[in-house]
Amino acid sequence: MPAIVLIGAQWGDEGKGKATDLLGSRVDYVVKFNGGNNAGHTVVVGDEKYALHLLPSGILSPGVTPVIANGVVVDVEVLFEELDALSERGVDVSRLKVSLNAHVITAYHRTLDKVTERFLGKRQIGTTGRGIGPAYADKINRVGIRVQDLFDENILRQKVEGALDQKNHMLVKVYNRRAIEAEEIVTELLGYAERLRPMVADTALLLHQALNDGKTVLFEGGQATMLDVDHGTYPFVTSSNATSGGAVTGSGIAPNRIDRVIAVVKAYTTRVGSGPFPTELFDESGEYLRANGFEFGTTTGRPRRCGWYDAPIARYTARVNGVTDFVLTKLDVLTGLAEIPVCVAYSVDGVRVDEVPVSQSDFHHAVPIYENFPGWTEDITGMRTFEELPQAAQNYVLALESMSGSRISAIGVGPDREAIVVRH
Ligand code: 2SA
Ligand code: GDP
Ligand code: MG
Repeated sequence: MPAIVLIGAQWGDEGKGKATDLLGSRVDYVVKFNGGNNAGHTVVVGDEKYALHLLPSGILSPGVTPVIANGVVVDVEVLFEELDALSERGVDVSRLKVSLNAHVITAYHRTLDKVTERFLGKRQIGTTGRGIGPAYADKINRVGIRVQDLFDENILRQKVEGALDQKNHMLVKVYNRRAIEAEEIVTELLGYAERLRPMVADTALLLHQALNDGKTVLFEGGQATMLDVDHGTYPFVTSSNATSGGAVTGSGIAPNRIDRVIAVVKAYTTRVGSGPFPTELFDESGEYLRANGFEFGTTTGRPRRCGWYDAPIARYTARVNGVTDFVLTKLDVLTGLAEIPVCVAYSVDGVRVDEVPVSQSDFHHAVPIYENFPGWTEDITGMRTFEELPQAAQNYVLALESMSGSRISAIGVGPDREAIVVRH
């Protein structure tokens, strides 16, 4: 299985970091293809806990070459900080490759992210404030700064001046802020060039050659399907393609090279930021999931909204991404519940709907239709085979599998690296 794509099935934080880390020892390259330092992956290795934002989680596996591909937006200062922090803890980061075509997040993107959110007021997206949306907007608007521009002072200056033209007008006239000096930005970005030089590459060519040489490449998605700019709950989404198609455009690898698509799905659902969430809980069950699952943002520390498993979303994810395998995580968090409701379909204005509605108004109104499953009380964190799991837990997993559109190949039973039950 030379090219594997791993993505989030819901609204993020499904435990992709841990799933990638597990596969990491069997792969040669781990590629981040979308998003930037808005991601937050927590990986627990022995007594050590790593929180990664920009770097792919695969960086923790010795021998793996991590790649930041063209589809990523890179805050270079954050990149250096993360590399330094990992080096200090003894992680070898020397193999990292960064695409010359990746876009750069600058100070003005961070500023714009914050001021536009404030301006939106009640309609705000609840972004991570890292400048992700404005950096992608510049890319699409063809006024972005790419990593390769940092190596050509004249071009960099022209591009920064061009990018700031309209923005300064907006900042001063609309947002009542001071204008940003192009020269300050140019100086900052040029200051990164020398350290960045040994890391940069034509990563599309590098990955093409790696696949031709029979190497295994893992494409690690940031955020998740329901946060995808095309297929998620627009406008309450991130600004990149977090679905498996993003692995293709975001890395320069052709679609017919992908062999396997693994979606990581939580045994319940969480979301951070605004937007529709049919199974969201506002009672003590939600509190139970948040406390037991430690549902707080890795990047911003925000409490995550919690709700029951949503099978139509899993089916949607299976369809949109071509999922070959699900990794079901955090089954242990449900231990102790007498009954576990699962959303099997929605009622929209009194009509039963089995698929995620394409109309945003319908999705906002969708009321879950639940089926209840018996819970279990046994501690499952030490269990390593499917047969060891309590019968009720097995039944829950089998029920999700039959509703979700693809097989469940592995089950997370605790935060530790080895707390996993592999079935296929
Ligand atoms: P942005 O900053 O423009 O990408 O925000 C747009 C929406 O995307 C959501 N988003 C996320 N949702 C879940 N997890 C994310 N990463 C961090 C984590 C989040 C954190 O892993 O914990 O620490 O708060 C992530 N990144 C973006 C975001 O909430 C907006 O709804
Ligand atoms: P990502 O954004 O998808 O990489 O996920 P995050 O790292 O933001 O959030 C997932 C959290 O769940 C992390 O703190 C993981 O350590 C933790 N985790 C992953 N798998 C399991 C599991 O099976 N059980 C429990 N209890 N925690 C898990
Ligand atoms: Mg996360």
